[in-house]
Amino acid sequence: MAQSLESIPNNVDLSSDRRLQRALEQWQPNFLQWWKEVGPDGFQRHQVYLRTAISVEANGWAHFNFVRMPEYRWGIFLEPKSERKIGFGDLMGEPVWDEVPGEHRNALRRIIVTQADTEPASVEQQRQLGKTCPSMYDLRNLFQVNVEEGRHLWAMVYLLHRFFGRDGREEADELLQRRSGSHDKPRILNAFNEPIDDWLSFFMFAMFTDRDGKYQLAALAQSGFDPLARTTRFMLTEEAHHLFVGETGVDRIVQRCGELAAAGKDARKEGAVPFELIQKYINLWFSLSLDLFGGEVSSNAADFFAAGLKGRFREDTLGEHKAMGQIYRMEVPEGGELVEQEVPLRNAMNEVLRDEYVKDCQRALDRWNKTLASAGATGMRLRLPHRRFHRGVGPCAGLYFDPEGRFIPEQEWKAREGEWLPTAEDRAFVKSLMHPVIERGKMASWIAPPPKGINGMPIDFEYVKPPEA
Ligand code: BYC
Repeated sequence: MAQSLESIPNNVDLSSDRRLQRALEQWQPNFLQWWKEVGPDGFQRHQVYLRTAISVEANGWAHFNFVRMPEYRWGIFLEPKSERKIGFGDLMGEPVWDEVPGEHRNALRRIIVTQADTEPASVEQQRQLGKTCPSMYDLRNLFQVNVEEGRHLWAMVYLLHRFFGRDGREEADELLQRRSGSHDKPRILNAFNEPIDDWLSFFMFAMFTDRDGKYQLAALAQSGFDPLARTTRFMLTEEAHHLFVGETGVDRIVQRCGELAAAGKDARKEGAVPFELIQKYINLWFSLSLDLFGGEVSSNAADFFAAGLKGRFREDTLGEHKAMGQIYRMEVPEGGELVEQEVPLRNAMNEVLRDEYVKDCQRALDRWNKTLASAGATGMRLRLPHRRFHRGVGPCAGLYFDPEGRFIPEQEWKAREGEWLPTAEDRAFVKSLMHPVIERGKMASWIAPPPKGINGMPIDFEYVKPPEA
């Protein structure tokens, strides 16, 4: 059932802008068609216990009730307007813009389209997962993430329609035409074309790839283009749940693996994920997600910063905001060895953001290692690979490094790749574990139960109800 435009919760006074309303009215059926074609496969008539944002107030952004996914109320919400000034770059201290400045139109459109493209891409990547959910609790979390990625697409499409005229409308249409993994019309960023057909990959994606989203959104939340800053600020509140799903999902897999090891049992025989496979999937998804920050040295990033389009993580808490006359030292490969290079700080902004991301990932790894220790799995320790390992973007792309970041020859990479990254057999084994567990409160053999349910509900709550006969 299609929703009418009046039912789109929003705080942007949609009804007062006829042109915008018409544009969104045309886009909406195409969005629903896209959702039907490449959104979650199955479960569309089920009643799912979902959180819907109905306003930006403390009591409005997390409204829980049972909803059929196609009837989810995808809303448009911007944080309330405040007297912000541009907080960094060459225009620091000037008032933020309510409209797109002509000279930044192309750059802003490109940033918004790149951000927007990831949202439907992730829904497409995850579309088959419902059929092999490890529990009803996890099934509900998957669908929560999916509908909110849909809302984040709406958030970006609103900006395109409202501020970018005909170009914006065309870009909004193309967002529904590209497809994750497609040969002809792939999604823009590489990690969003990788298949996610098992739940270990899903939790890794929600942990590592969604976390890139957190840092990119945080950088855009500083933008001088105020509607972008205000909408990304609100998206960040929802993003926290996606990161929770990923980090705790991996943690529960780690816990099960650690408990079995402590009991002297073989994870494979017990239908759980062996330790070395968890490590390989970390190596894969961490390295793929590092690429999403762009090249280590980037004139695009310098231009975005100078122009006040994209700041640093928590720019407002930093001591200075111009990043002029400062250097960032990094080791880069040159002629077969690593040399230290001094890069003007503005050109290193992608790397500066990546630094924050790596710290955050390390925090999660420390937590998983604590889980292993508390389970009694002494001697098991998960590690983040070096940031040079398995890179497809930046100066390390096309070169070979081991997980410690040491240069290795191509033959060694070829001989040892299977020790570090999932092989076809590893993927087949993980897939063989994926059987649907849908009875209330039950968990698959490879994952520990969560410590508590959603929104104060018990773990065995009926989070997903079959369609009424
Ligand atoms: N794949 O100057 P460079 C999320 C291209 S995730 C393919 O180093 P720049 C979410 C680049 O386009 C967050 N191509 O990069 C997560 C450029 O091409 P041209 C998404 C890539 O521009 C889970 C060339 O390489 N948000 O929200 O400084 C579920 C040189 O680029 C890649 C954003 O990304 C790549 N990985 O930075 C749901 C924020 N990386 O110009 C949602 C918006 C680079 O030579 N995007 N290239 O043709 C940006 O701010 C920037 O575009 C990037 C790249 C940070 C992505």
